[in-house]
Amino acid sequence: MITLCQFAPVPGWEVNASPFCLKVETYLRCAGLPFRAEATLPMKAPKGKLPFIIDEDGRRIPDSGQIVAHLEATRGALLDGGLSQEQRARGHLIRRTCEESLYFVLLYSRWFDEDGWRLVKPAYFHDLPAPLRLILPDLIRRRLRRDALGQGLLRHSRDEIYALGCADLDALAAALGDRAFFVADRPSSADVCAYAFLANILKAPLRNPLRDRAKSHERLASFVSHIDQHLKQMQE
Ligand SMILES: N[C@@H](CCC(=O)N[C@@H](CS)C(=O)NCC(=O)O)C(=O)O
Repeated sequence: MITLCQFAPVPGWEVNASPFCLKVETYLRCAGLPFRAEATLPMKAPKGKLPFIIDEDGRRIPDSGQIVAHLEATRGALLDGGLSQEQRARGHLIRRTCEESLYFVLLYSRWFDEDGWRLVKPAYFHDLPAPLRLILPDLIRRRLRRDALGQGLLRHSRDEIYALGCADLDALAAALGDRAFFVADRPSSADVCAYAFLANILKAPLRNPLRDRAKSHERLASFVSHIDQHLKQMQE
C-alpha cells in the first residue's frame, strides 16, 4: 500500500492544514488508490517539504506535482486520462495560480497576519514539549519571513497582499463559471489541487479577507461541496 507522509492533522481542523498534503490525500481518494497516512515532519522528507509518498516498492517520491505525475504514469492516468491538450493547459494554469500565487497569501494569513498567527501558533505547536514549544514557532516564522521577503510578497502591505489573493480567487471563480469542475465534466488532478487550496481557505477556522472573498463566490463553495460529495461517493 502507498504511504502518504504528511503533517499530522491539526485538532479541530476539518482538513489537513497543508494544501499540498491535502492535494495528494484528495488525489489518492479520488483515484480510489488505497493508502495509509503517516504523520511526519518536513526534515524527514527527501526535499525537506511535505508531502512525500513511499510507494509500494519502497521508492520515496517528494513534491505533490511529481507524486501525481508518478501515480498517473504508473497507475494508468487515473484522473487526467483522455484530457485534451487544451484541458491539460487549463489545468496547468489553475494549478500554478493556486500553488505559486494563492499559496503565499494563505501562508501570510496564517504566519504573518497577527490575527491568524494568534490562532495558528497554539493550533500547530500545542503538542510539542515545553522548551521546543517556546522556541520552534518563532524560529520557523523567522525562516518563513526571510523566504517570503525573498519571494517578494512580504514587501507589500496587508491590504495589498490580500488584494493579490482575492484577485486569484476572482479569477478562479470566473474560470469555473457555471461548471461543476474546472477542466472537464469529472474531477481532474487540477480540480483536486484547486479543492485543496479552496477547502483550506473555506474550512480552516480563520477569518480574514481571503476567506471572506472565497465565501462571496458561491460557485467556489459549491465546487468544494461537489468534490466533498464525490469523495463521499468514492468511499461508499
Ligand atoms: N512544491 C511542493 C511544495 C510543498 C510545500 O511547500 N510544503 C510545505 C507545507 S504546505 C512544507 O513542507 N513546508 C515546510 C517547510 O518549509 O519547512 C509540493 O508541491 O509538494
